[in-house]
Amino acid sequence: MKLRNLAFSITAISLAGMVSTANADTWRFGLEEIEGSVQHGYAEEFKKKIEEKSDGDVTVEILPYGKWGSDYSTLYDAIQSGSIPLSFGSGFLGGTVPESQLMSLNFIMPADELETAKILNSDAFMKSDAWQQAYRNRGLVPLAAVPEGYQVWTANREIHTPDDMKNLQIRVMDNSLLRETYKAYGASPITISYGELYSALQQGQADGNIQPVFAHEEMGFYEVQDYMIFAKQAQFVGNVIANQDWYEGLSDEQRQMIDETTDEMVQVGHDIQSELNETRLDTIKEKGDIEIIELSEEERDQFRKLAEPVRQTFIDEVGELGEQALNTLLEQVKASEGSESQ
Ligand code: 6CS
Repeated sequence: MKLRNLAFSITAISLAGMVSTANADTWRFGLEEIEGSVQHGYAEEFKKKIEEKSDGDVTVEILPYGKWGSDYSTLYDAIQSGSIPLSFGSGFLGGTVPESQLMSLNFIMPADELETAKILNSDAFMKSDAWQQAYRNRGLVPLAAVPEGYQVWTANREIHTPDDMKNLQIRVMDNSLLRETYKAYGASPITISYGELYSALQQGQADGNIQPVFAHEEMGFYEVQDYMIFAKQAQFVGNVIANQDWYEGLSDEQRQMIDETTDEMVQVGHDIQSELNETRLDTIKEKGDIEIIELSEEERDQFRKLAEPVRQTFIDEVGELGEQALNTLLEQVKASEGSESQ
């Protein structure tokens, strides 16, 4: 169901109500995306595995976007307070965990999406002191990273080079690293909430948008844009995070069960996202009249060069833990054999 149709059917559950009905064995899992999304597909498989492994002792209750409300700060506050102990957090999470913006840097990961998922979920990165500490300093624990597909641009003008992007009012998630990246490309980035984006694009309040293909389709964004541009500059990464007190209050067996499940979900999550992005692209091609552009290597190089200094902006903005996490990630990317980079 497209979000614009969902607006009036949102059943925002009161968070206070959630706490009072909480049951020790019900794990609420908040999503930033609607039913049918990559986050939803991931959460459904996660639920199945956890409920099986726990022999029915644990029930996972999935709360898609709209079910818990629609302003991401409500969701992140609920994770920090523990009323929703498990959740996805991505681009908007930068206000809560600045280091998480590492996932927004362009041109740093391998081109291969499964390889990216393996690196991000390796113990060397996910369990590194810097990545763990960045979240734990805010009462959270990072459990997994889920690449949801390449971030694809749409715009109401053709884009091949940074010159074409000049002053383009492109909508980015509320994340200063994304804003800096798109300023470096010459655009004029603006932030609009996910739920208001369709009408903002329709009414010309923004000229462009960035999403994985499945989201362009399920939110209907492609219907109100003229060009869809594949630059392969970055993948969208959703972080699975937990409330720290909740996580530490689990038994060793339960924490082990989560670890085992998130490990298994690396391949499963990749399969979910690649299938969904592929079929949704077919739908866009069938139903829409949006023109699809794939940038050449020479065109991509122009953006790559402009993105590089933003790594230093990231370090300057978030400090030591961010720098350590970035270095660990770059070491892992370098060590990943035979994998061409973005
Ligand atoms: O652009 C956004 O705001 C949202 N897009 C996706 C694909 N997931 C969550 C994110 O916040």
